[in-house]
Formats: sequence, C-alpha cells, structure tokens
Amino acid sequence: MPRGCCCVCALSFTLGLFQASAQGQRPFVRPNVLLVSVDDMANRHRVFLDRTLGFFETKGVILDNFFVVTPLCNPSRAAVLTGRYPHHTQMWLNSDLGSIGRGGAAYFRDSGLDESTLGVWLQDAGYRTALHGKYMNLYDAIAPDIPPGWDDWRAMGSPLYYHYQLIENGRRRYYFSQERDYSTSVLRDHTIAFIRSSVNATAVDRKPFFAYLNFSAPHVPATPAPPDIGSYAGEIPRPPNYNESDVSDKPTWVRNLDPDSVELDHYDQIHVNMAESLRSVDRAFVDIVGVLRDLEVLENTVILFFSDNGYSLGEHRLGNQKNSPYDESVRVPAMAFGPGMGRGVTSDALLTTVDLTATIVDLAGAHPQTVLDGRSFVPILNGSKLKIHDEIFIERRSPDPANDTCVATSECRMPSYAGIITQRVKYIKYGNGEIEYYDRSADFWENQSQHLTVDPRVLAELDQKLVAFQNN
Ligand SMILES: [Ca+2]
Ligand SMILES: [Ca+2]
Repeated sequence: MPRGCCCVCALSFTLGLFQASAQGQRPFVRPNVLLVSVDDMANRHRVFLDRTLGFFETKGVILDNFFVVTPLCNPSRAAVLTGRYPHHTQMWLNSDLGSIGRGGAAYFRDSGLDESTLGVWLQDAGYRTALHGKYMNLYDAIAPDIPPGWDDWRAMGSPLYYHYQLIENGRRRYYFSQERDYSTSVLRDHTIAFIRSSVNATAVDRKPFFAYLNFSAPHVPATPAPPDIGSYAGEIPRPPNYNESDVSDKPTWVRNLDPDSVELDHYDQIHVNMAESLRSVDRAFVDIVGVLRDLEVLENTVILFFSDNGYSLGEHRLGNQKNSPYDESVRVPAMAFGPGMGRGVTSDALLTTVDLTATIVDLAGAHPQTVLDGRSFVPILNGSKLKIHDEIFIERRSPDPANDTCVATSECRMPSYAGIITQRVKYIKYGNGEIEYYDRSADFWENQSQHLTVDPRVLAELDQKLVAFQNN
C-alpha cells in the first residue's frame, strides 16, 4: 500500500496535533478519526439519513461506487478491522463452522487476528482508541474479553435495540426496555463521552482519537426509537429489478426462486422499520458533529461513514437478505469529511472496505505489521482524479447446503462466488461454474446477464484476473 504518501497528504491539514515523522525530520498533523458504521443499510436507504447526507453532500465527499469485499456482517467487519479479504483471514461466516468457513468472535481471537487490527495499529501510532457497539458476531460467548488495541471498549455481539448487554471496559452492563436504553442513543452518548474526555485531556496526556462507532440500526428487527414509530410517510420503492419477472438469464439458485415467494407486505414493513430506525442514527450523527464543533475539533477530525453490507427487499426475487453479489448487497453508502478534503464532491472511484482500512492507516501515519489488501484513497478525498483501482473484487463463501448446519434459505442455496467489478462491468463466477456478466451503465439494475452473448475472450480475460485474485 502507498503508506509513503501519508505524510504528504497530511501536510495539508492546518489544525491539530503534531508528531515528528518516523525519520524525526518533518512534523505532520494527525487528524482525529471517527469511523461510523451502520448495519445492513442499503445504498437506497441513505435518503433516510437526511441531515447526515446533507452534511456530507455540502461539506464532504460522497463515495458513490463503494463496495464491501464480502456482503455479510461478521466477515465484512473483520475485513475492515484487519484490512484483509476473507480468503486471507478465513473469516467467511458469522459463526465458526470449521472447514466449511470460519467466523465469530472466538475464531477471530483464537486465530490471533484480533492482535493486528485498526485498534492496535492506531494505538501503537499514538492514538486513543475506542470501539462502541457491534463487534464480531457471538462476542457474548467470549465476553468480557477485550481484544488488544482499544482504550475504551463498549461492545456487543448482536444488533440489538433493547434488552442487551454491553461489555464496558471489562464489566457487563445491562440495558433494558426504557427509552434511555435504546442502543443508538446509548452508543451515541458513549462516543460523545469518549470524544470529550479525549479532547479535554491535559496537554501532556492528549492524543488524537480514533473512535469506531457501530450502530445496530437498521438491522432487523430495525426497531425505531419511540419518537419515530409510525413516522414514515414515503412510498415503498419498487425498483426496476423488483421481483424480476424474467430470470432466465440468472444462475440456478435465482431461477429456483418462486416469484410468489416475495412477501410484499412483510418486506414493505421491514422497509418502513429500517427507514424509521435510521432517524435516530441521523440525530445521533448530528449530535456528535455538534459536539466536535463545540469542542473546536471538527476541522481536525476525519469522519468516515459506511455500511457493513447492503440489503435486498424483493429485488431479483430476493427476500430480506444480504449475501448476494448484486448491488443491493455489495454496493453500500460511503461518505467522508475531513481537513483538506473535497467539499460537496461526489466521486465515482471504485473503492472497497479494505481500502477504507488502508485510508485510516494512511491518515493516522500508522504502520501495520501486516500486508494490507487495500489502498489508501486519501488522494481521492483530497480531490485527485488519480485512479486507485482498475477493478475491485468481491467474494463470499456459502455454508455447505449439504451440511445440516445450513438452514434451507435462498442464502444457503446460493453457491460460493467471487466477482470482479470495473467501471463498466460486473463479472460473477460461482463455485458450481455458473457465471453472470452485467454492463453496469446500460443495465444498472442487473436485470439481464449477458454472459451468453458477450465475446468469450472478454469473459476469459476477466476470469483470468479473478483466478489471480483468488490465488494471491
Ligand atoms: Ca450487517
Ligand atoms: Ca432478467
């Protein structure tokens, strides 16, 4: 990764804390970093974050071509924390199924993956670090363990809104069913307290902060905060790929989906709940930005926002689920704000969640003792037209349908796959040999795979790149 560019990029910052460079020659300014994630928020749902979106649209950068490297909660979060693809960490699933696929907090710890994460690297680089909210799935099974690298730890293992426990710096704290227990508000308050204590530290103790705030919303059941219940008054979207009528172009696992299986009322209610649950995230974001402004550190704070995966609600006949290689699952909202960065800019640069990791490392001047799979996109945020990637890759391993641990859902029947995405096309190859090929501009909704009509040499070239990625 282009770690060497961090000093140059960071020189554009005008306020903040200074540190001598590794060579002890020129000082560079290190920003605070606030990384905010939401859980299962589809790109189309970003309109429900009115004020958050407005903040980034006017003061920041919208990353409009941003993909998760794998569209499932735990493996996606593991990729962000480690900066590595699942085929390098083996973190493929939400729970640990051994040779079928690894996952869950216990594997993340026992494999030593938790010893080389953003928290560790930024703490080593002199940051005060915090993780608030969802950590690896099944964290409760190893709680109250605290992984290395975190100065302030208030974590949960499941996306919950009421009746949950947070492990708060080694102590279990229970939250119940009152409005004050609503997780979005609780996590907001913890992050605000962490920011205040970081900024208000005495000069000798003051460090830049790295706060990783993981909201549960809008993951199902997508419980709204009390003031937001019943507040949704918009249309229920029916995009052009909704309940796709002709799936003859699709692989077997989609062709086997019954169009009547799209449970309209059920999915519509999930849509409403997700929209309403995001209202509290919107307020929390504005509150946190207000605190940063009041403390006079907003202009030296980088804020990065993303979703750990997207979500389908009827598109391509897919019910309420993630995991698929279609844009509803893999292309997610992503936004950035920071000193020296573009204001009111939308970028169509191809980027991924492991690039997000490399970007934070770059901003912090950190030095991971590992090879990162992504590349810093700080130059994009600073206005460069530099191309970071010609293509990006996605991958997903399915639980084995033949294994009795696999519940018979469409997600389970979906074979493992890997994919390559360029500005123009998307190519997907499944473990059973089936493929899909889409023209991303002419067929934005991925309604017509052209794998049977496109020049076979084009497919062969893409396949060669995909195999090289998988073997790297
Ligand atoms: Ca998720
Ligand atoms: Ca079709």
